[in-house]
Amino acid sequence: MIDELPPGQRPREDFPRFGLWPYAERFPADVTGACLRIQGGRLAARDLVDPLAGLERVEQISDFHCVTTWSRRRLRWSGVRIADFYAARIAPLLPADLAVDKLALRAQDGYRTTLPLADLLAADVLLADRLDGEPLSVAHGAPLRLVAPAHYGYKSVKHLARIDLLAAEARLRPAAFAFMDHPRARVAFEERGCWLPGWLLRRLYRPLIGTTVRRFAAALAKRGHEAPPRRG
Ligand SMILES: Nc1nc2c(c(=O)[nH]1)N[C@H]1C(S)=C(S)[C@@H](COP(=O)(O)O)O[C@H]1N2
Ligand SMILES: [Mo]
Repeated sequence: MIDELPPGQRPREDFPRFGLWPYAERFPADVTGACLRIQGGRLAARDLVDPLAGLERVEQISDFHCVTTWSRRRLRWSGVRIADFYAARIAPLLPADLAVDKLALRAQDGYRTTLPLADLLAADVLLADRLDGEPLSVAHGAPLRLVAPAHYGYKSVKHLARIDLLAAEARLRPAAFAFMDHPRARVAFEERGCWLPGWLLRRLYRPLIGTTVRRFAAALAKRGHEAPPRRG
């Protein structure tokens, strides 16, 4: 049926700041100038200042599905397809014999996860710097975040700071408990986590939504009161 949500998801009218509890109180140090570090696979680390500069910009309307079962429909993101970014800014740096299997996406707040390169190269995966026509807010990932609509929200890393190129056998210590970080986390297949079935994780996660939303909102409000005036 048209407009049906993926299995186990329920619509939400607002778009709350959300995440793992330890990250509620952590904020990015730099929310204005995006700088992205690329490293791994025998590549010396390099910092790309203004990483989207010169690349084709796209706008996309997509739904956002959190693993805890809330979905927010029709968000209007804009940025650059990570496929275009990878082809223009990463592929040319790579030695011919280097096999990149997945990328680790790391945030300014310490959050991190991985996705297979093949999933990241899909046409709807963006490095986004704008939401609904405005620069990303701190709540939603300033200055730069991933948007991967076919995957649960925990793959859409906010405050993106670093990308590591990983071989197939490489492992990253996940930000959450290991069972919570499925390597692909595809919404359509209800890959909510590892080892435990999707229907069980729905029931475990759903009761946590309200508390999490309140916690993240309160931490943001507190920071708003304490943050020094930003220089222009
Ligand atoms: N840096 C960072 N990225 C993150 C998280 C986080 O805590 N820190 N939480 C993830 C989770 S679980 C979700 S559902 C989405 C929430 O995005 P939002 O806060 O813009 O709604 O961000 C994801 N990316
Ligand atoms: Mo989430």
